Amino acid sequence: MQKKSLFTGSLHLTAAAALTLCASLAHAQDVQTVRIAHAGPTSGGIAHIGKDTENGVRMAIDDLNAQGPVIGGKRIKFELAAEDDAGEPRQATAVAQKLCDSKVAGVVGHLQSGTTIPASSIYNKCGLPHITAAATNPDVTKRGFNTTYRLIANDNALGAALAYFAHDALKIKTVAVIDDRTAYGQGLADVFKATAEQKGIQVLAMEYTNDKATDFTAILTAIKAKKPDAIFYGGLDAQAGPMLRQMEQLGLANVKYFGGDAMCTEKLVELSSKAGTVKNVTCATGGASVQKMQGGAEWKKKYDARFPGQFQIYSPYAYDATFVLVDAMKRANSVDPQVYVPFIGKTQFKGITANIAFTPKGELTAPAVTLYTYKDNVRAALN
Ligand code: ABU
Repeated sequence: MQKKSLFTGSLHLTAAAALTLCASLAHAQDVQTVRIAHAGPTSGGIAHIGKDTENGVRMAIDDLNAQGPVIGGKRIKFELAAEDDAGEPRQATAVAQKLCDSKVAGVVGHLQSGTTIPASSIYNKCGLPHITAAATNPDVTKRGFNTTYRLIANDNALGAALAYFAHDALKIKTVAVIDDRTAYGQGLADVFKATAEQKGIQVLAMEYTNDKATDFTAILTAIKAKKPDAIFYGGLDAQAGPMLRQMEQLGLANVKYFGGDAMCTEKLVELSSKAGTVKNVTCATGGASVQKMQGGAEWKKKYDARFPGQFQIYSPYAYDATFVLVDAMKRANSVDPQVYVPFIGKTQFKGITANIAFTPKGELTAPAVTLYTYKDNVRAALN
């Protein structure tokens, strides 16, 4: 009895409030939540690179939501689905299957070539588009999946640019090549070696390690005996940092050091324990430096304010990748991957990183390459 009276009373007392409630419920139903995933290593030895990339997606989602997007007649609220693949191919395929099953609208990822290549087959099977902002092995796009896109230059461009610079600018005559046996490290080292040999650089040694190693003493001691002008390393900063420190300890302080984008991080200095050999580094990344991007300085200021001390390499590309997915959804007027996937290939998007358009295979039509060195322990662009 008491309950009934309370219920009836509540209805009488809140008629106006009920109308407001109905209106806001109707509004809530009009807002569709759409999830975009970031997939990459946010744990393990290169979590700092994975986090930087995830931050780029996070920032893009906030900026997109602030624009009040309407797609298919509905107000859209984008949400991040953050997935950690731990840099492991098996975990990456599990993450890809989970994202297919949970019906996210698109994926930014993965970060490594060794995770992106197997994950891309799963995305293709379920029709879910993904854009990598970091994986550079040419095989990522080789199969021509209409669900796979890359927003930076690939290892063919990076390896060749490094070999040309070594020969033409630094007058390197001899080199030792080390790689970590990953899809990325091995592929990049092969391109560098082939181009260097074409240019007349003599490759004195080929050595191998792995992407978990921390002790390179045996490899470096063997290389030291051959007295190369330079060492090329195909691998990530988590190994390049300690390797640079051990080069200094072993008396290889004047040997030049070359490598690709995954060692070209802000954190390399810290990972080398501020070894003097860091100044010998030339590394290549597959895009323009932030300073040269249209609106890049302003973008970086905003990023640094939100994620202090976390910038590494790929966050602007992850930011643009998120916008490219949403731009395709807008042109298709649908957030359904089955409907909007064909629109990604026709992208003409003015991003932070570049004016973005894709080849039929999903590569950028005009990728840039930037070479860096480290001056006074700060990464500095050479072009
Ligand atoms: N491109 C550097 C990130 C590592 C990779 O491609 O495997």
